[in-house]
Amino acid sequence: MALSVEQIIEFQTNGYLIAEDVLTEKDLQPVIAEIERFIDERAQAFHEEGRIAELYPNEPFERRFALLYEQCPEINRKFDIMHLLGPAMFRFLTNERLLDVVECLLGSELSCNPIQHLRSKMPWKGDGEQAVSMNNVPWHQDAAVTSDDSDASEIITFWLPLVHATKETGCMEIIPHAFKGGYLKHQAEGGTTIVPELLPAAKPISAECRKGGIVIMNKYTPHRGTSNRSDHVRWSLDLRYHKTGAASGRAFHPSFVARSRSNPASVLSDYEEWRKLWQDALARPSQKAHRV
Ligand SMILES: O=C(O)CCC(=O)C(=O)O
Repeated sequence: MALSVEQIIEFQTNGYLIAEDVLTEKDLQPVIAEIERFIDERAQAFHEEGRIAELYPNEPFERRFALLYEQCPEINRKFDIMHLLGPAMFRFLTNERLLDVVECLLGSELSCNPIQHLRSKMPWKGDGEQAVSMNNVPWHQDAAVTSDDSDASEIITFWLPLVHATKETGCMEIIPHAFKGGYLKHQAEGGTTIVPELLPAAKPISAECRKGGIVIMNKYTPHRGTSNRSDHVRWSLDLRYHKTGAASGRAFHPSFVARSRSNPASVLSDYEEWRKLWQDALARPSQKAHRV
């Protein structure tokens, strides 16, 4: 079994689990190589447009995007799964080792939820905390970024670092047990965040996680990002899965069957179809995605 009974109980008790050593270099490398290719393509385009002077082609994955971003922060715009739409990323969404873990918590009829992100948290040398952004999120529950028609759906978050996530690089902080209180009111001010007076008083834990591990969270688990004080990019993926047939919480974006023991033929294995589903969805007028 991908998770032990003790790990499953830990997840059910605390509302989160840090499962180390789930994914291998072989699982992650195609995704990283693809991101590197997208970085290079963007760097070349920005260079030709005169928006960056240096390409830094020999810098490693952990560093290059930060050096490009310093020259032009725009390079990071829409650098996310649904905009890049790479084949290696699509294949990774049905990675066997990952889905074996998902299956331990959600059963054998699994859909990939469209709320999924690639995050590049840039180094921060300033005073105080790094500003709230898509890459440094304030205290929230993931339920707040779903529509309320999905209240009955179990949607579980699988957060995977593509470099080691430590206190220095800006791992998440998580408030244990608090998921048992259900949905907390959020406000839009300060970036979709729990109304400050409602934030549970329990001491947060730092969810440090090595590359290859997964931080798994209940949709009511309060969590936030912390500043990246290192000199490299804290790359991560946050993916979500739900039981096939349950509301995804983002009906206007595409879910797809990722694993089905009862009907294996229903699994989406056609990369072009996935790409088209996203392209069509993003071509439609955008709709409100957060509850506040
Ligand atoms: O990557 C982060 O720092 C935060 C991600 C997050 O809040 C999420 O996946 O819901």
